[in-house]
Amino acid sequence: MPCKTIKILMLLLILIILSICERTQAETILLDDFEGAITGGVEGTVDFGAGNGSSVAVCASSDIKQSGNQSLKITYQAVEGGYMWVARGFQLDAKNAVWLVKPETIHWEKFKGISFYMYGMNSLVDVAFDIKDNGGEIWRYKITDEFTGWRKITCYWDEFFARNDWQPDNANKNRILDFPLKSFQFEVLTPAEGVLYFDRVELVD
Ligand SMILES: [Ca+2]
Ligand SMILES: [Ca+2]
Repeated sequence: MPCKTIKILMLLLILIILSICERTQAETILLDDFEGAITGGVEGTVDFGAGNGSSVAVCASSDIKQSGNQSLKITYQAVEGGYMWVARGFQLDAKNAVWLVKPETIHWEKFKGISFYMYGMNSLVDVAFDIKDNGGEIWRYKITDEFTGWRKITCYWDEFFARNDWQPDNANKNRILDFPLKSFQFEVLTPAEGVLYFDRVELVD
């Protein structure tokens, strides 16, 4: 075989290998890194609140962070029968709580789940990570704060369950996870008080 042909064949082989590598490479989309101002209210960057005796406050933490300049620090007081939410995304009351990426520009079928970093305090409280689907239906993933320091929590779509304790009045409760998702929120479920930190929310394949 002429030397030139061998070179062309080698080049083709390299191109094929590179293209396979590209296709199999783990792809992620950074949805939220909790950077910039952390504020509440209608013009705020975080949609949060509490009721029935629970309370929650949020701020940026620049000392305990996993990614970028800061994380989201949640200070909570959860009581029996109370509720709270700390949400980011679209179609929320807080107009500036938006993700880094618009939901309709994401190819959701490429992703198998969503991940975030949680800074555990080993408080043993249960924490809900909820996602709101395109029909307004809320799906839940539960984690227990049984570790210390940062941990990446990966939640695959089939590990979420439609909340049966509460759904928004206008939600289409069809028990189908309808994409695009519109927002996510954190809620401490166990009566307790303390702090938690969250950072870097990504879609994972
Ligand atoms: Ca960050
Ligand atoms: Ca649905």
